[in-house]
Amino acid sequence: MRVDVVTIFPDYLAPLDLSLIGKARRAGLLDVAVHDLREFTTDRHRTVDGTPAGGGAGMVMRPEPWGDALDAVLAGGRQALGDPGAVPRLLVPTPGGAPFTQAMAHELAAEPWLAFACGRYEGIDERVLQDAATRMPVQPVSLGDYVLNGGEVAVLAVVEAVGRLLPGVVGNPESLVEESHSDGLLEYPVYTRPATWRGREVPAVLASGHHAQVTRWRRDAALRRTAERRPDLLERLEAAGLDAADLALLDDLGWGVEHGRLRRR
Ligand code: JD8
Repeated sequence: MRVDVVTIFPDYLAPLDLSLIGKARRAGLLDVAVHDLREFTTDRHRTVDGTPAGGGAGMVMRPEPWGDALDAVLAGGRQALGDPGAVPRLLVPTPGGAPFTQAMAHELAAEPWLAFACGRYEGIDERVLQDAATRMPVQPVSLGDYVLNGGEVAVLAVVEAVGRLLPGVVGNPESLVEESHSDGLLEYPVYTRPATWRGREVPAVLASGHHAQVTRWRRDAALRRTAERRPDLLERLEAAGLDAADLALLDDLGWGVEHGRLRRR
C-alpha cells in the first residue's frame, strides 16, 4: 500500500517510523511519503493561511499550495506505483467527517493508495476538496466527537489501524483473527506472570489449561465489560450471533431479546 500525507508539520508523523508500522515500511509492506505543504508555497514567507472570507476568528488554509501539493502527490504516486492511471483515495480528517471505525479500517486496508490532507487553523478552503473530487474520491473522516487542532493525530491513528491489517505487518495473524472474532464486543481482561502480584491473583481458570472453560470465561468477561462500558455496542448486536450461554449471562445482566436485537429490560 502507498500512503501520502500532506501537512505543515511533517515531524508530527515521525511516529510512523516506529514500531510495527516502521518495521512494515522497512520491509516494503507499506510505502509512506510525508510532504511539507510549505514546499508548495511561492512567496518568501511560505504563507499557507489567509483571513476567513466573511470574517470571523482564526485563519483558513489557502487553496493554491494545496492544489499544487495534491497535483504533486498524484504525479509522484503514479510514478512510484508505476501506474499512470492510478488514483488515491483522499482522506480528509475533519471534526465533521464520517466517524472512523474498525469496519472503515478494513475497507481502507483493501485500497492500494491512500492520501491524507492534514488541515490546521480553522480548516482548508473548501474549493480544494471540490477540485480534488474531480480527480479522486474524497472521504472526510473524523476520529471522534472532540476538537483537535489539526488532522495529523487522526492520520497517525488511521495509518496504524489500517497498516496493522495489511498482510505480513502483524507478526501473528492469528491475533488479528481472534481480534476480529471479538465480533462487536470489547476485549476481555488479559493477564500474565506472576500468578500473584500485590496480593492480586490471575483468575484460576486461566491457569487451568481447560481451553473450553478459558474461552467461556473470556467470552463472559467481554460481555460483562461491554454491558458495563458500551451498552450501545450490545444494542447493535444480532442476537442470532449469540449462543445460549451468552444469552443466559446477558439475562442475568438485565438484557433480553426483542425483534432479534438485545435490549435492556
Ligand atoms: C482536522 C483544523 C482544527 C477544527 C476550529 C479547532 C479529526 N476528531 C477530530 N476533532 N478535530 C479534528 C480536526 C480538527 C482540525 C482539522 C481535524 C483541521 N482543525 C479546527 C474546527 C474548529 N479548529 C478531528 N479528524
